[in-house]
Amino acid sequence: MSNLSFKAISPVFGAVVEGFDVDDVPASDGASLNHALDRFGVLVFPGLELAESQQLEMAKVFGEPSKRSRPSADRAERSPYADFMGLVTNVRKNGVAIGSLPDGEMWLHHDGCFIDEPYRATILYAVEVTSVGGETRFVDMRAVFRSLSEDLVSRIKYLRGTHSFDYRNIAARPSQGSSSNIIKSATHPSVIRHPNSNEPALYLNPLCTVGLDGEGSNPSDNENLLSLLFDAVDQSTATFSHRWTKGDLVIWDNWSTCHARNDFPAGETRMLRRNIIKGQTLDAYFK
Ligand SMILES: O=C(O)CCC(=O)C(=O)O
Ligand SMILES: [Fe+2]
Repeated sequence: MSNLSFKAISPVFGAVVEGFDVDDVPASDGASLNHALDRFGVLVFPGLELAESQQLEMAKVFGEPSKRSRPSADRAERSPYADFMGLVTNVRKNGVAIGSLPDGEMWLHHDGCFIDEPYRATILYAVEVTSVGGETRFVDMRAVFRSLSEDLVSRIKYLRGTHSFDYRNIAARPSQGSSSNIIKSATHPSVIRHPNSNEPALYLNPLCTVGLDGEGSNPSDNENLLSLLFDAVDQSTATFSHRWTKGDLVIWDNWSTCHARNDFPAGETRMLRRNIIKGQTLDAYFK
């Protein structure tokens, strides 16, 4: 018998999961957890004491843990789980960051939008948190889509977004034409059909979306269109910020939500263990 219950975080999305037994993950009700992830977009499991192996086991409830996209030569983690599990941390050894995304504010984005099969979900587990700041902010992109005017929808419904990511620059869009192999790029429909729920969701974000293309689109209009859409995402009321407490595990759906990070004090340690769930090609909602 599953004792799971889901307590809504905001009127639109997000839920705290209660009754999850971390010491008996195989017995957990995977169907209801997956259904909850589809419905709520973000699930928070507070107060867990998790070994790396248990975090990986939890990830498997939601799909196939994916290898990280960052090349192994370009990362510092050395744990036996390092192919699948990374650190988001500002800790440095001899001046070199021991993990990824070390410092400060990060703009709204979808994890994996810059690869052909964007991750289904991302998991972060809080090992060490700052006394202030460093909240992860989520936006429900299904709600953002619903908030767009008919006119705006008609202008973007058949377009595709191009997304790039430069790991070294997390509070600005990547500059085009850089030859760095750290920049990856992919295109996806501007409005996707969620693979599980069939719901439409806007799939464009202020950090990674560098272009819009499609038949009948006018390149000189597209920057204006993008800036209108980024405003809709940035200013959406379908949002909440997760204030981290050590032991929190948060999993989010990268197809229906995007996320950002608030700035935090550079002099305090912040460390989260991160893994990702393999994704798939995203279909257009409008054909
Ligand atoms: O550090 C955070 O709160 C979020 C970082 C992030 O965007 C990620 O791990 O995908
Ligand atoms: Fe992210």
